[in-house]
Amino acid sequence: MKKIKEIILLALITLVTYPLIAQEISNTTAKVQPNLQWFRNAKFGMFIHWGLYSQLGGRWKGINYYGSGEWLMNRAKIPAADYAQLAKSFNPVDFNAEQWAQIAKNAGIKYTVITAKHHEGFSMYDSKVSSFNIVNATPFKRDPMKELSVAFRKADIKFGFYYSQFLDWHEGNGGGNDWDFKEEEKNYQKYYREKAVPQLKELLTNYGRLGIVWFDQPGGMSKEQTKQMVDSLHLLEPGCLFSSRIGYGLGDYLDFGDSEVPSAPIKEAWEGIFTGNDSWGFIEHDLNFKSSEEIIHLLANIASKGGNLMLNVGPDGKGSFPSYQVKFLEQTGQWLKKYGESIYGTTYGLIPPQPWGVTTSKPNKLYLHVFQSPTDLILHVPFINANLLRISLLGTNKKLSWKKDDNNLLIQLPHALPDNRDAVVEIEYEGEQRDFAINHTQTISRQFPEIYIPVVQGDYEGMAKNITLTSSHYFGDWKHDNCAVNLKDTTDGIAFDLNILEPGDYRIILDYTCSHASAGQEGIVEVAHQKVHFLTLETGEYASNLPLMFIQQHIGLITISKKGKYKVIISPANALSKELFSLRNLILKPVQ
Ligand code: FHN
Repeated sequence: MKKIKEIILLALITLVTYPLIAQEISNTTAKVQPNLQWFRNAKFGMFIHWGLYSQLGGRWKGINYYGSGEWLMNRAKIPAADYAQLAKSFNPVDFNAEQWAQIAKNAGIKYTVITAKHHEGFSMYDSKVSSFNIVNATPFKRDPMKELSVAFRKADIKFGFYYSQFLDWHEGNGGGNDWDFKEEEKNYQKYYREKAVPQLKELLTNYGRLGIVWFDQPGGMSKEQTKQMVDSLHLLEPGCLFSSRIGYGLGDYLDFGDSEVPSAPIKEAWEGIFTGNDSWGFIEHDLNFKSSEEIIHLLANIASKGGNLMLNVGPDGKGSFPSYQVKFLEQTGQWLKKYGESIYGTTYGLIPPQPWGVTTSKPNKLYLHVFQSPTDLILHVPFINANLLRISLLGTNKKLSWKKDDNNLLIQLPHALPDNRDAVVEIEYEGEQRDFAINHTQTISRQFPEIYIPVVQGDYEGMAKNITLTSSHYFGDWKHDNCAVNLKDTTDGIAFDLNILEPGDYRIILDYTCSHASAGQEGIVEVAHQKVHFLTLETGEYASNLPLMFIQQHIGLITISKKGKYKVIISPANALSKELFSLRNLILKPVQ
């Protein structure tokens, strides 16, 4: 019970804090950091979580923990005095700063952020402020942050520090440790004054020019106090960017929740942060690493919405990167060597996501990231109004033939694409290409096995609305599902505009989650005067500390006799006492 309470508390901190931060930043127009351009162009960053927890590898007293390994002290309620003993055996003899920088360089990484101090309170650098640091308290005695700052800069990669400004489980006055220290006896101001602020000053003074200080989890300070701290720190290095998790909208760019990508493009500078497996800190028994295909899709998807991907690596206690990560990063780097032009320095895609993939843009250029080839090899690209000059496969110099039908561009693809993960088609044009990024019309083509239409593309009617449901599998491995909710009455609905390219029969599939109370209620999908009725099926209850289960329910067939524009409306069949379900995607599957 106690454990559940803690998990819920952590979930609430994360859930409640981040959306607020995001909202405030989005609305902040007063101050714009002048030094954002490098960050906007960079697109690919490396997050590194490395600390005393790395030597535990997710295991404590014979028990394997799953999920965020850097939270082990908190999860196992290890007394601060016992945890501090871990420093005596922390000796990362395999650590080699040049090698880490080389791995990052080969991966195409442009900036890095490493944990100078995480919630455990241990300083991974030579600190005069706290002797609980890697130089004073471990047999290693070296300052890896100094070595890394030199090596990464030499590799022309911007270097920055993560610093847990509020949570510090080692300190009596720090945030978060309620198993050793009484909450009511804590003096957060004293902790900030005596540890956090002086340490941040050390980091901003002793390690050369920093790209970023990545704050995380604000707390214990008012907006005014936070602003004073930010101003005083910015004086030390005005060009250094501060992440939005400093709180109160005082950051220089926007971070969403962990592993969260916004559903639509964002014009402000932003970053999506993802774990390499299911944990930030090293976990020996977690081999669930993202493949190069997944990393490339994340990169392209995030770039298509105007952001950067900062992908985490959790080195082990000896100082080595997990071998799967080295392999997949290397493969990603090889892809970027060929296709990097379609990622680095781009802005969000002027053409919205299509059944085949996503787009990114540069002046007079569009890049089509083809994740999936159409079976007839004719790539359909809607909304093209510019005057086209040349279309080619990036990295091959191979020109592609094409024709235009109104604003629909049809490109002939070769039988074999040069890369099955993401082959990039480059379009060069003159004149203005209008921005259709948030146009909601969905292209439906029979050339793909299934077409997913996320509910963010819908128009909401009545009381229906769009929300993000955040959940986790283990601990801190957040998943975010954007859903249409609040469909309770026949006047509440979600409508999708479709451009159906070929007539034929289509199966309607609804991808949703549904609680016990909502199950068994009747809904209707209406399209082209055809009504498909369905009953909702129970998938389980929603809780942020549990996996959120979805069902892809096949509800029936429709026939489209002519190609063209159609509207699909999903709504309750009659007035309901509970909402119908939480719908994530409408899926259309062409059937023969
Ligand atoms: O609690 C931390 C977590 O350990 C990790 O550092 C992530 C990275 O964004 N930030 C916090 C949770 O959001």
